Amino acid sequence: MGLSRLNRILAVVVLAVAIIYGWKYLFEARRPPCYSVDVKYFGLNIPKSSETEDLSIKSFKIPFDRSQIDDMIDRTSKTRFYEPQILIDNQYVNKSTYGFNRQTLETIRDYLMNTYDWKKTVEELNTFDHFKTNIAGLNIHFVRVTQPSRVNERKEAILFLHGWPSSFLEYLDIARLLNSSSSANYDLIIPSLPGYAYSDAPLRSGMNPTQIARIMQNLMQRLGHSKYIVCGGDWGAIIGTLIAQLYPSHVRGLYITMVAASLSFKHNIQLALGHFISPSILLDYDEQEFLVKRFNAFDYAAHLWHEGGYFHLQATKPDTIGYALNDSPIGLVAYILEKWSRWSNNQTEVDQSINSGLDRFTLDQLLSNVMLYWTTGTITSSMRIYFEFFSQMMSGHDSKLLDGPLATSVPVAIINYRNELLYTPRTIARSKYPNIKLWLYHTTGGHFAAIEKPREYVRDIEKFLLQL
Ligand SMILES: *[C@@H]1O[C@H](CO)[C@@H](O)[C@H](O)[C@H]1NC(C)=O
Ligand SMILES: *[C@@H]1O[C@H](CO)[C@@H](O)[C@H](O)[C@H]1NC(C)=O
Ligand SMILES: CC(=O)N[C@H]1CO[C@H](CO)[C@@H](O)[C@@H]1O
Repeated sequence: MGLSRLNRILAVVVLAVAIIYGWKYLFEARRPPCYSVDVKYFGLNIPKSSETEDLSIKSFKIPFDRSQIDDMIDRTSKTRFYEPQILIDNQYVNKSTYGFNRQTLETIRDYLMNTYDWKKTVEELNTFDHFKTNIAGLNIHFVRVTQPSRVNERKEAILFLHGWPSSFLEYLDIARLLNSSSSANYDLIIPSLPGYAYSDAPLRSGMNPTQIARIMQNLMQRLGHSKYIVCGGDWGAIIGTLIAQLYPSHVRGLYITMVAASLSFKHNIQLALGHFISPSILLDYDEQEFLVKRFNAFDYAAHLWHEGGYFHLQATKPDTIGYALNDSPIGLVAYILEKWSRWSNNQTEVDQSINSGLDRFTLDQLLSNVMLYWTTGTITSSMRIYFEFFSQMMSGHDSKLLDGPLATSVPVAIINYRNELLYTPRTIARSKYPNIKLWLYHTTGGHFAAIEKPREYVRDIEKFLLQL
């Protein structure tokens, strides 16, 4: 074959590729992405099509049950701690090298048995207005914080979505602050995810983030909000993103504190080049300053390996660990608070000083969140979201949705706290979130920033609202 013939063939191939990509660029990329979700039912008795749906919204009070607390204290007093503790260089180093630190746990156990007051917490939580409404066969619990309506007034509705191992409690401080700000005109909706706290656990499989997104959109419509803002971290950020993808015309803005965009082939190349050649390939200048440690893709991978064991466990065998956690209050405290610790400190050392991140919170805040899991017996159902998400990803059924971008019409705020578990460079985040209106870095704060930094959190939300 002569060279010129080869050249001609090459030219044809290049031209064909250029045409295909040009076509894709001109037409497909410009077309707003259109996603869909299957309608699924998660209750016991699948309703007949003739039955009318129960759309009622019932008010709800958090119950207090003395016998449940007696039982919890009894179990706690019988905690069987492991032996022996490990000596390092002939000393008990009291770090969290092997997992949640024993001395810390003993202190917290003491507090839980002798000082902590769940009854008082329930009374405080009941100063908020709680409701339940049935969607997809499940009673969904939510807190609503708002002001009395004036005539012809449009309220800014904000949906706050928590993640694991957290609860609606995470957003109560924020809600109070927003509600009391002088210009307050909000309708703040703070649900419990299905299978968390007072929302029913699904009785059927398949309650993945996409299905939760559908349920939350349904809830907001039922409350009379055809346009709203979605705000969330952790699973809340993932579910919020899905809401914005599935229902872009209903979402006035998406506000998230964690980005979990899947990496494309191109992004992996960028990461590798960024690692081996120069950070500037991947990161804007301000990001380089912000995230020197995260920029190193390999250190970051090691970090996720050290911190990510729970993910694999919960994505594959949530029920097995669930037996233990639902049976032992102190086991549950250790399992949940390890995450609150690790995801709130700066994570620079693998071998941390004693559960350092916990000092960002009060013991009451930490234990009240655990008690919402303990008293409702929902740790197992809460962990199944990992299983369902993993199955969803593996099935490939929703890959277009999970890998695809938001419509450019949805304005997005991405707030990066210093100690967040995951970090995605802006260059990569932009391909998922094409319309980033607000991108901030904070030199402090972690995964549970709404509790840790409520004032900053509220200030950023207000900043975002001004841009809409
Ligand atoms: C929100 O503000 C209104 C009006 O000031 C007040 O009645 C209501 O109790 C507040 N809600 C909360 C949870 O603070
Ligand atoms: C992380 O925490 C350690 C111990 O508190 C501190 O010495 C170090 O400066 C912190 N690093 C960053 C990057 O914040
Ligand atoms: C420095 C410190 O707190 N050391 C403690 C570590 O744990 C052992 C075993 O419980 C204690 O004896 C030490 O006092």
